[in-house]
Amino acid sequence: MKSIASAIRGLSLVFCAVLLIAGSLFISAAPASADTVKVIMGGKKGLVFEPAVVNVKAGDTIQFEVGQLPPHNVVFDKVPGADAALAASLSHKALEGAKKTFDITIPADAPKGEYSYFCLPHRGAGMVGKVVVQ
Ligand SMILES: [Cu+2]
Repeated sequence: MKSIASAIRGLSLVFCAVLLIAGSLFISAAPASADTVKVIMGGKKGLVFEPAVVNVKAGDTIQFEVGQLPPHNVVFDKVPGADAALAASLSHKALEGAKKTFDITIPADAPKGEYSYFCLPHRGAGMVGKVVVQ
């Protein structure tokens, strides 16, 4: 009887170990959580996006905040594959005034590469930015 009890104990230990290993595999296979990065439109340096280049991954969100010298907006012009529909869907063409914020989320299925954009009223002044999806 004693050997049966110890065998059951041994089996339950093995069972727990298998559960633990399977559980840890599931955790490591889960996708990385989405992040939010912030870009100031019209920062301390004037008519620029700060930072001008942000590195993100698909699914991440970029929060744009109006700083100095409004109004500002974000119009994507060059995206991977010259996908005009994707560029249009990412753009925030409405002009935003002081202290306003808006979010642009890179779709989870967006291709990797460089997405360049500009602020329509201040493009000529050099207010351009880039999102690099890694
Ligand atoms: Cu602007």
